[in-house]
Amino acid sequence: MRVCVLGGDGYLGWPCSVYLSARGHQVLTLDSFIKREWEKKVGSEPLAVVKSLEHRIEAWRTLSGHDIAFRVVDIANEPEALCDALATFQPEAIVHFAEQCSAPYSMASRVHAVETQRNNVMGTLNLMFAVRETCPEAHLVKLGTMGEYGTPNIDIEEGWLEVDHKGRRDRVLYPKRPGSFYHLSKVHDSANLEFGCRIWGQRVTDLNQGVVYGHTIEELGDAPDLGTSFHYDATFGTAINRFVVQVVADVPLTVYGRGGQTRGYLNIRDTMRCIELALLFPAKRGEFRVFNQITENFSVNALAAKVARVGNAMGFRARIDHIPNPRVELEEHYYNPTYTALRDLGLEPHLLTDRAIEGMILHAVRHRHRINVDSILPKIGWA
Ligand code: USQ
Repeated sequence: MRVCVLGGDGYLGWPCSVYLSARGHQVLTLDSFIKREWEKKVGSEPLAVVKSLEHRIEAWRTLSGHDIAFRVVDIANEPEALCDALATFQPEAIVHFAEQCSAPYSMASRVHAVETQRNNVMGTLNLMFAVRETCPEAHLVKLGTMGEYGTPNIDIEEGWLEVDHKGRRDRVLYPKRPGSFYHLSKVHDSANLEFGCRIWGQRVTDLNQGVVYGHTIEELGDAPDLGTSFHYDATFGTAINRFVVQVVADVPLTVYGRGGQTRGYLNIRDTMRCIELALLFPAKRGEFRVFNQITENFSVNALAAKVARVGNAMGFRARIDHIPNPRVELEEHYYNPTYTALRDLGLEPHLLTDRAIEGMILHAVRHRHRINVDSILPKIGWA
């Protein structure tokens, strides 16, 4: 398959490009490198040095013999360049990771909120028009987020809700109650994409992904020339990844508030397989399909306890701190999402085992000299 990966320099976009090329797909990846600028702005540095995309593509070619084509394109600001890339490559599918991905970043100020929504919503809108113009049959696999739903007091369905209202029945997009301007940007994307399917017959899979953890996939191993970014700071780091680094840095694990916040999680290796399954079983023309891309749920308390227990068994002195919650979110709530669609297509999850946590802790140990303890406590608040 000819697959265009947008955001190929990122935490998930790079391994995805490699994973697909390893399976014989022809991959073109686009990136603007703006994420590296955003990281610099907030003083966030990945745990291990991330080589340039050119360097990694070359290293991957040498190791595997597989080629990944690459162009620098800013999809939010360069719609012509995007059209040109798609018109030339004629992808059968596009995997879209090219968005500002941090909730705290989007909440830092008006400028950050506008920048996030502008980048994400305009980028996706430009992409919809580019697909319409240059490759209307292409299947768009868009990375959404479980955070679009928020934490409603009813079960979360996969994108759609059957509603009985005053004796009539309809199927509506599941009501959204996201928790940050970042999560909101993905809600807006979903609404635009569903509209594109309805009016232009586009084919879209919206993958509402949970919090991803893990530092590598089989193809990348621990090769320093190939590694993807792994953040642990309070802006770009996410819960499990942060906790394993905190264990190694010998600082308390930062549970925000009461710690009952429950989210869906998945291993980075399962992200790859989910994308592959979405590509192999594409949405039909005019179909806006939503999959909830998670494999298990944990409260922050449960996660911190699990990571601390594994860390202690490895000889660390892990301890947990409940710090004031910088976010406005429910700290105790109902959470029951459905996530059967990807399992039905063949996903066999890698769950959060002690071994998986151990592997991440060892990764942090290898790079402990780079841990900047000052970047761990949150500085951006929601209120
Ligand atoms: N949390 C802590 N301590 C920490 C960090 C986070 O208690 O040190 C809590 C947060 O308050 C929140 C939960 O853990 O309740 C998850 O936070 P997170 O920072 O791990 O994840 P989040 O901000 O929700 O965003 C991340 C990714 C985003 C993706 C999303 C999936 O950055 O790109 O869309 O996970 S989801 O959470 O399902 O919306």
